[in-house]
Amino acid sequence: MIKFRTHDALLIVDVQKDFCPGGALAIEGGDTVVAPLNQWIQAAKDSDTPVYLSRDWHPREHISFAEQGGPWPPHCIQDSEGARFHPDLKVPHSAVVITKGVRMDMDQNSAFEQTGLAFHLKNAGIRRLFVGGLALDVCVQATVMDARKSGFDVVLIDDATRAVNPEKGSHARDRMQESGVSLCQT
Ligand code: VGL
Ligand code: ZN
Repeated sequence: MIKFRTHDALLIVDVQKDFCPGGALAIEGGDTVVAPLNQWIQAAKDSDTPVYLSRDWHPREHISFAEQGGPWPPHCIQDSEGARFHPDLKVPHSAVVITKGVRMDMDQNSAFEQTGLAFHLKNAGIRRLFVGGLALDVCVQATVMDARKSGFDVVLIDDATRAVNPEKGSHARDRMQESGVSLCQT
């Protein structure tokens, strides 16, 4: 595992029950990201590295749901059981939660999209982000690409992410690397 240094942060994307086996939009092996991410959370605690968690947090009948013409089954409905973080994820009390997907008129795949996250991270002096979570080909990709556009260095924790569609996942990984993202393993 790479050691954290000052100006680093850990960003965990959408590790919620609905994206894990048994959930409304289950990703194969989605729950396998929890164990490595807990190791990163511990390392972050040990080095006073800030931890951020995004969550998908949709209103009922969100525009991204199939009945509304969107691509997804209903998932991560605000305050529902499925919207909770995976119960085994050791969310630190000091973690900052970024809520997205709340807009009625559009989806927000990126944790940076209209959340003020880039503004916050810059004010906090963060320069490099370690990113893991779900899903590699959807919200992780969108988040990582936005992070690059905002000027952050990004390290993708490759064993702590899974794709909805594995083929799209490897394509997403390629796009990220082309944009200057490096990969690491836990
Ligand atoms: C996500 C599909 C729909 C994700 C969110 O977090 O990757 N995927 N909404
Ligand atoms: Zn969603």
